[in-house]
Amino acid sequence: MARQSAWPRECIGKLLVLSANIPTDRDRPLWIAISPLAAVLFLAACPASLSRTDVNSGNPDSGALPDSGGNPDGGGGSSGDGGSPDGGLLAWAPFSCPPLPAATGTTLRVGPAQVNDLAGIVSGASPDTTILFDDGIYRWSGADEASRRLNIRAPGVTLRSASGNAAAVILDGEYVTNEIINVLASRVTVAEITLMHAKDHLIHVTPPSGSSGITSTKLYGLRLIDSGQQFVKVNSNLEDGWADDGSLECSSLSMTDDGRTHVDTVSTDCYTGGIDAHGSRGWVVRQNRMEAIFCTIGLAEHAIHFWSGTRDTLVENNFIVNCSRGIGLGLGTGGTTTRTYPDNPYPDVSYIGDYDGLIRNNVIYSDNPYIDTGIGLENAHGARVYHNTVFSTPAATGLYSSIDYRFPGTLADIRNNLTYRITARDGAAASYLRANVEQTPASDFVDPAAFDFRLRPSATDAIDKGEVVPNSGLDIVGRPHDYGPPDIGAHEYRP
Ligand SMILES: [Ca+2]
Repeated sequence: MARQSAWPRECIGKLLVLSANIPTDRDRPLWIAISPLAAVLFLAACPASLSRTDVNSGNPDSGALPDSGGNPDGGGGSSGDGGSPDGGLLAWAPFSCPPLPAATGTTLRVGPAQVNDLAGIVSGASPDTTILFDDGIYRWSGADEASRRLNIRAPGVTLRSASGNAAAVILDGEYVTNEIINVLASRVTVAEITLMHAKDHLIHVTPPSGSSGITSTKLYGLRLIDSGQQFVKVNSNLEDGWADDGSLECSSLSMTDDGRTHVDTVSTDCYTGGIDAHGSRGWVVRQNRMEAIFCTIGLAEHAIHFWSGTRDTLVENNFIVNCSRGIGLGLGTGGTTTRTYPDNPYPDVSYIGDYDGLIRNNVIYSDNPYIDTGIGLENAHGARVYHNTVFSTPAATGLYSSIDYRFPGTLADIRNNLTYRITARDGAAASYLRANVEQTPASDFVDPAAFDFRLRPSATDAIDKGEVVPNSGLDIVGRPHDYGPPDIGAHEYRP
């Protein structure tokens, strides 16, 4: 399938016009050669509707994984204040995410002038109500959390921008709001808006007290910038009610230098991270861009972290740039709130931090000394790590591990990954490692500095050297690993 075949002709035409004055490199496709400015032009020219596929489902064990495609910029996020998460977007330009379908049912429209009424409006919304936010910056005047936090209490409620432009609707917690949005019901959607500057979490997903659990949270096309603790938190109600079958897709999560000064350094040295989920089951994290979630003192939590008994998590096609730890399944050797399951699938294993996670076709890039791990597996049982490109430069610490697995509860199938180094420690159980490359040369890639991790034709250590694995997903340009034998890493080379 030709990469550009799904792009409407008018989009291509507008793009060519808009980029007419931008130098290009004839050795590369237009989408790689044009400048970051052109990324903005691209978004202006090519509406998100040019996406060709549904990205809203996915089950690591389904055996019939959907086509994925998507732009981690999050549905229209041109450069905005406070974060500029869009640099390097071009590495993913062939992907785009479809906009949400038009709202149906009851809709409410709100604007910045109503910001101090929002807590009541959202908390009192009837089931299946869509609240459409007008463009603007929303800043609250009260100092008490009750007047600021948006508690979504009814199932099926959606919060989204009216315009569909995430960068144009900004909810700014100003580091006064502890949690800007709290998801307390099933089938809640939060989409196509910007959330920034929470004291704790930008979004917290948790079943309310007395609930047996909530499901189907959809976080989509968001711009999430700077949060004092983890940007997105998912956890239980401590009454065995959990938050399952959610998704975070097509969003950007980025930390700025200013945001770094607001990180909680009391709970730990660096108590922040991207999405941090405890005990959830069936979540999908796909086509997001995470950037610069690190501290200069202390180690941030992962950009994507599922632990405390999480299960059946799918993490794919994400692009992670300079985050202390990239993707983690499990952490440590125990915990008081670890979820267990009635079917107890691995009865012989004493502690499991994550069950049966699948991490595939992600690109993780590290070039600063505050970065520790690309992919970390700790008591991750049944983990599969396929077709990831974990790239680091000499600027990353010498202790950097591209893929690290540890502790006796870990049993992992790690294949077809391009790395710098794979490490095992702390009695990690025998795992299945094949067809991985360590010390991958930068020359394998078209242009790492520009985040272009497509393979060069000279990358003979990777091309056709992989193994056929089940559920290998789609590569970073949205195609299956089926051009001859699979290539190692997140890109399948085609001449
Ligand atoms: Ca191949």
